[in-house]
Amino acid sequence: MERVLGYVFASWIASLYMVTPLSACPENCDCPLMELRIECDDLNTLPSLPIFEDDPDIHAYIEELVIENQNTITRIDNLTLRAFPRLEILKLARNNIKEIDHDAFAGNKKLSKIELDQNDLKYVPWQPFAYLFNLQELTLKDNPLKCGQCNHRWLQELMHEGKVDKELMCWTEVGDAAKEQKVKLIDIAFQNCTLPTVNVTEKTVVLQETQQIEIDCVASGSPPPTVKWLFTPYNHTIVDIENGKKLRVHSAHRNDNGKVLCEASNEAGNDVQIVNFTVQFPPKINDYYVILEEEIFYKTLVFNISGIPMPEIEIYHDGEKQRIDTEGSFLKSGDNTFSPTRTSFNGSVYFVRCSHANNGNYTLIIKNKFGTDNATLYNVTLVVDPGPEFVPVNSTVLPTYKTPITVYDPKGSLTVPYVIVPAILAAAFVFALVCVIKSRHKKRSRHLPFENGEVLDPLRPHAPTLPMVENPNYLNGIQTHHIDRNKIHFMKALGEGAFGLVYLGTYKCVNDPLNDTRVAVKRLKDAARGDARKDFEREAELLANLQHDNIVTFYGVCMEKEPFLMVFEYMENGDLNNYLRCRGPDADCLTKDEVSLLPLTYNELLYIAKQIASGMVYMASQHFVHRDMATRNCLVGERLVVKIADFGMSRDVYSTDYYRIGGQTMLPVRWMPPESINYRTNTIESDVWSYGVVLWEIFEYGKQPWFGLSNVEVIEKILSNQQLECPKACPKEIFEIVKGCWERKPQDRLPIKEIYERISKFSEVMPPFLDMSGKNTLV
Ligand code: 0F4
Repeated sequence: MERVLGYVFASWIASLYMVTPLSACPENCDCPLMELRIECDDLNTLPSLPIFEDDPDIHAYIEELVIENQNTITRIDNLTLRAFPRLEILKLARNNIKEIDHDAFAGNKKLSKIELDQNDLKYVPWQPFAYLFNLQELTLKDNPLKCGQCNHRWLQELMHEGKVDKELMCWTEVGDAAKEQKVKLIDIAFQNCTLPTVNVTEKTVVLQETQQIEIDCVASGSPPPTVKWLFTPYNHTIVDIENGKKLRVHSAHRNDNGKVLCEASNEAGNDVQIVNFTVQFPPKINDYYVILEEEIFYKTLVFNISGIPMPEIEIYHDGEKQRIDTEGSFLKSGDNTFSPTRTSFNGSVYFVRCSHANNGNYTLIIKNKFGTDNATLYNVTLVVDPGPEFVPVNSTVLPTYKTPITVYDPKGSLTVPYVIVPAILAAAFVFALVCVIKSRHKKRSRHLPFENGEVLDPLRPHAPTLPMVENPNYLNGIQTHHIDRNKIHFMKALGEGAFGLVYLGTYKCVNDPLNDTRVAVKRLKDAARGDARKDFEREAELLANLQHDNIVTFYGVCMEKEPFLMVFEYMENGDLNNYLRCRGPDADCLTKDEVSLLPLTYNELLYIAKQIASGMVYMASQHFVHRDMATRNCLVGERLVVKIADFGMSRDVYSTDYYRIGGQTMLPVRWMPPESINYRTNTIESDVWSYGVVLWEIFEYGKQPWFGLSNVEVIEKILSNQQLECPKACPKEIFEIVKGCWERKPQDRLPIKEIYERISKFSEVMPPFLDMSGKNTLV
């Protein structure tokens, strides 16, 4: 009986932990999406190729596709795999494939491993594989492969390169099928069959516009190969010469920059030679403008320029040359390395510090050895009058800045490095002091519950350290935990994708599956992209250092291979904004059991506010400026525990909370104080302003501040000292605090510690009977 009860109890617990698999996964397939894989291998269950009907974008991320045991798969044509451009591994064993089209993998240039074992292939053409430059392994075991006259010669070549198994067998063709023999393909001596080789007379061509050039492409091989020029220049002719072809460029053009290919092919295979074409030309300004929407705070000049070699850029303000560096104005260009394939690029100039004196005419001059170009923007208004009481940020007094160094910057804009000698010395002293105190102070470690009931720290023992990063904010010797990815089982995207690539998973407890811990796993999208890996490491380092009951709990990273992962605590109620919206007096959200949710009580709202203030007191004590405090960046766990996080700005559901300027910059203007809007400064005091807006959000049950107004209208309101009204549900004592957060001068705002103390005191005296819902206990 005890055992039966135990079993029932265990199943009940297990059912609590069970999460439905990702709904979009095609029927009869498995989709471990965290590994970017789709697997369909149940015998003859696939009527067609797997398609994510609910979310077709998923195809674009898949790196491994396994389709096996399907007798309906008979051919790979150019449509079959087009939806999977990132495919690296393709396993198509034990199907019924008889044919592979020449352009079957035209859209899958990243393929590195292809398995075609146990199909019905008699001939495998070389063409589909010819331009797969990453291909490392091709398996064709147990196909009725014919040895062929010459057409499988290319496979021998791949055998020599170690990409195809030398044991691969083929059937000799002797006319009489009964007498066919199975032999090793590597042993076949093909007659009159040699692979083509091709040579070009010039591999690197540098010329100027309108110049002419001739390049010969000469090939050999047996049977004699066909020679073809591919991706030819704009204005050319091709002339046949003996064994090859001449490419004659009559008048080079800037659009010809890039690669030109000569290909020789015959039955045995192909060979290519690449010619790099660089066509030089004088600089040209294609576009130069101020972002129109930004009448209120013009700060970004945007341009698109072209020219080879890459032009030098100069900016003149009313005829005076400007220094473009991180101190005064700050030039941020996109990708400004000129490859022959890129002849133009977008750049922008951000004015980090400016006053009315900076308004005026802005001339952009670009130069290279072939000439110059210039363009002027007249009467550019960078700054509107901020009002007489405002302390200009370019003054040397910055009492509000605790750490005058460039701080962690996930948003890509600059936290101003006010480089003044006394401030640096003071900061260096504070920083050194913090480091000393930190190294003496033993960190509280974060624990995952572990097998055999022990609370072990599984992540520390052999944890290799992450490489140290240069940013001094992280030079404190804290190690980032490393987690065994094999112990994480992926379940589904969290918040229906509202957090981007963040998934729900379980962390395995080997001896006690019921104790598997739920975790949230963030996946790095593309570690090879730009600074993605570095940013990932910095964030992990930072998160490992920020440890507090009201800051998102970070367990560690998996970085021994891609995809890189960050593992966080699971917080069952998701983000605070969504939580509040579903629990306002007019909300119509239902629980999983279709029961209406009760509105949050005053005490609950206060408890939320208090926890966020507590997390902010801690962040301020660490001199950490958050820069995007808002309810969308907080998580809610069991028993209304609230933790601050920072999910970045790319979440679609909250895209309207940000004002996009200048292409990449996104500003949460509704949460920003005037000085941050005007000067892009971020300080503990600007976080306090944002906290005032967070209090407003809490007592408005998640409404968007200034809802109904455009971003430009909101900026106008903020810069002209207008404030949000007191929410109906907000006690006047709390709104007094809100107003204390919204003092125009940063130095007049309430310190976060005082805010926390005042809310704590108020929570103690708040009589429970004031609760509108009559429910005073925490859920
Ligand atoms: F200080 C700080 F904590 F605010 C801070 C500072 C600087 C960087 C960061 N970074 C950060 O928070 N990164 C980040 C990125 C992506 C995910 C997470 N964590 C996260 C996200 C969503 C969930 C989660 N646990 C859950 O349970 C989540 C969602 C959910 C939906 C429905 C139920 N649960 C952890 C952190 C922070």
